[in-house]
Amino acid sequence: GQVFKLEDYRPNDYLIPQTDLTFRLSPDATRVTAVLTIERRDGVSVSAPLVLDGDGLTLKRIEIDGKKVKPADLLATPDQLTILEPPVARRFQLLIETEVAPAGNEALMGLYRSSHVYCTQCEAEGFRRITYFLDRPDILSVYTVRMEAMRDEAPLLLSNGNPLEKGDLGDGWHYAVWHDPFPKPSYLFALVAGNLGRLADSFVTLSGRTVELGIYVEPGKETLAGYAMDALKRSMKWDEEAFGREYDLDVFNIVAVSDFNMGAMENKGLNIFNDKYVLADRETATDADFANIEAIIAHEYFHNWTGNRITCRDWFQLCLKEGLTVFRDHEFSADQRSRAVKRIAEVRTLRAHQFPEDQGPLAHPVRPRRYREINNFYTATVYEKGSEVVRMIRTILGADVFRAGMDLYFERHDGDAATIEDFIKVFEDASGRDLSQFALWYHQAGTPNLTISSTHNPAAQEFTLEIEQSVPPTPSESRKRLMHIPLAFGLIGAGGKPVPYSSVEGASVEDGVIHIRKRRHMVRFSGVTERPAVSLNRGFSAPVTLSVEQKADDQFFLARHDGDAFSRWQAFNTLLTDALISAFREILGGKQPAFAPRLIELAGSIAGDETLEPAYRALALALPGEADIARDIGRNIDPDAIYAAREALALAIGTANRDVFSGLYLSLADREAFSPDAASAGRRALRNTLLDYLSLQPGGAELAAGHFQSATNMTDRAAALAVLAHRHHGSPEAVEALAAFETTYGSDPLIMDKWFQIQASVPGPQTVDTVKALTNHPAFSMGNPNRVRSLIGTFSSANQTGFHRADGEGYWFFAQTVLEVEKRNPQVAARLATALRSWRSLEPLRQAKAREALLSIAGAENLSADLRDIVERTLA
Ligand code: DPP
Ligand code: ZN
Repeated sequence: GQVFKLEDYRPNDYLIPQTDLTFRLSPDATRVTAVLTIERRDGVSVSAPLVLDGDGLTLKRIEIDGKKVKPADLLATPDQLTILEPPVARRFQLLIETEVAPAGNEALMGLYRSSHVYCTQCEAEGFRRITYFLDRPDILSVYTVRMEAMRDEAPLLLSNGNPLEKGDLGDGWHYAVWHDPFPKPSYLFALVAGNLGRLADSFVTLSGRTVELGIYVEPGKETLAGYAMDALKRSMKWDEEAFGREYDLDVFNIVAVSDFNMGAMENKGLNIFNDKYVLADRETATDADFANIEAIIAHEYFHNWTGNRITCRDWFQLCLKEGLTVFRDHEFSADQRSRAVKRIAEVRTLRAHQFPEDQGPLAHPVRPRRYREINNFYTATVYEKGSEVVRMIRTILGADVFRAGMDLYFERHDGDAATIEDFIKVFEDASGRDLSQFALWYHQAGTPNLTISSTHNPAAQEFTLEIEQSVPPTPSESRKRLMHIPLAFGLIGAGGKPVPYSSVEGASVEDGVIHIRKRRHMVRFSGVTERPAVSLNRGFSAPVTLSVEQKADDQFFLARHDGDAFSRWQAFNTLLTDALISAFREILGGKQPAFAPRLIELAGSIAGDETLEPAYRALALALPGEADIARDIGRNIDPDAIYAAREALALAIGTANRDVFSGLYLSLADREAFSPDAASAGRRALRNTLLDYLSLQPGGAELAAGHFQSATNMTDRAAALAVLAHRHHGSPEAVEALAAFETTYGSDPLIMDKWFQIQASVPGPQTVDTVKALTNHPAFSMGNPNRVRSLIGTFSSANQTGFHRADGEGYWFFAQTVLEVEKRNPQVAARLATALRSWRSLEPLRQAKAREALLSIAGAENLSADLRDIVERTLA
């Protein structure tokens, strides 16, 4: 396939200032008439052909300035339309008629149908599946959209911008026209037509304008959109307060659909959402679902400025909108909830998803330099690491200068298709600093490592940190340049108090941050009388790994006393990880693992520490996941030994702290009416974490069964079901609870996703057979991305012992399933296939079997560009 390169960018010869679209909607033959105002750019030769993108299109009619174009004057293929000799006039009108079949569109890109609702998904390159166009983000056009449909089938007709007119066409047909005054790229176009229920509300902006808000869902489910609506209004207010950004149209609509490749899409004025991120109440959604809805509603809304008003010049700049918008939604959630808890959760996610990507064959810079299939770059690196890079800019400049830089960005680039260089420049201009070394965070792949050791010289009253940076090689980047790494730190003495120092030399240190720029720094603090414990990378100030020579005593001290909540959590998590890795080695050596009593005691004292928020305690007590442990071990992975080590530690912690955990468990029972707020969710999280430990104790199955039966919300019900299915697999309690859940919720696909997920993640070699059987369950469908991700995605990415079954059966089933999904939906299949990206870190036998499975995918006929790209890079 073709390779697209950043350095090849050049503006197109033509612009499309105006786009008028008419859709005559029908499931199998929708007529699309596009009337494009085309403008030749200054200085472009009149003989330059106009080359439009298409993807599987059928051309029905083509006219220029009202006259039919002769076949000899054009080249039309399903994937491209070339006007060989465009008119001499600088501006002309091109009419193109195409016909598309939304009902048969299973790739869910372009115009398709989901539960009889017409909808669109155009990012990144779906618009070219609707009509021929310059389908690239630097072509900004003002859209007017007319939709015609059977009133019965589609009483509701929505598009971007503001509604202009609507009316009757006779014969059961009607129409509506929408106009979006803001020029936008084609990937932000959207249309929705169908029969949907509406939850209505309104918002008054900072300057006093009233915006009509609508959330459209399956009729009858309107009340389930209440939380999303509340989150939307809070997002609108927050963006005014935190970034001075006001909404700009008269209406803002959100539509929930049940077949969607992504989480949601920020189309101008008409966001389209995966219904999983809209619909929620206590009975159907977990606290994690509520938090995701809040975050994603905010994310898509925030795109209105970071993405839509200022868009990307080309797809290499994807992080310009995504990394920045993730940073904005993280800050929003931190302000709405607990900042410390949010930060820990973010870092856990980054390490679970981005670190393995950055450390494996699919590693790429936050701003990639080349791609074969852009759909494969909606990654944790672009999104999550991209957000961390923006966070580091704020750390380096300080909150006020950062805000001044953002203000300048909006002022200077409103209406532009911008680049990362533009973004960095506003911060250089706002601060007067040179950020060229810092910019390597965008250009260079790989997770930097810092090796750090410390010495204290009491006689000289000097404390010294020796810091060395390295960036491991990544595909096609063997040599790395030195980075600018802002490392937040604290020197901590008796009682957890900061240890003062009189001066520092060896690196620039500002506001508790060491600015590492060279390979080695010897940072010397003078006037330090007692030996401090060092708290490093406070608040996770940089997305790096640390190799620290640190005494266990210091780690224990920090886990009790670090004044930075993140680092305190980190210290305990590091102790747990170290213990798990030792246990893993003991198990491989045929020994029973043993754990330090003071670690086990610390777990008990954290659980009962009333000065800590329950949500924080729950995160501390959640042991590092099996995949986290595998990542930290790095090579020769035997998932069964990791599982055994983790179970042994859970049992040891639960056994020694049984009384404390039981007492706490009872005291946390819900007494007040359900509320999805963060504090209530935190109490449920702690109680459910304790249940998990207690379920390994005598009577654990009964306890979990009681928890399941008495649950008054989905958080507790799903947590208890998972404990039963995972800890007591095959027990009468587990079998009964799974059956009861299925009976109650069998007809609600979103809730059944939880049932699939829980079963797909049951540890052990038998699960591959369970998953195979569940693919035939009436609630399952290979055509629906949410179902596929719940069952197949969970099995392959969240079940270490099941998926990596020693005989390779998990991989074989997986390879076949990926190919089956691919026939309908290449994007979902390619995303699934990334589950094998860390195959080289497995022990040799599993490694060989994983490779065979990857080769079997690579060897399949007619592989899509999406899947071929992932599999070939994974094997390279
Ligand atoms: N809709 C996806 C997101 O918001 C892609 N832009 O991240
Ligand atoms: Zn986004």
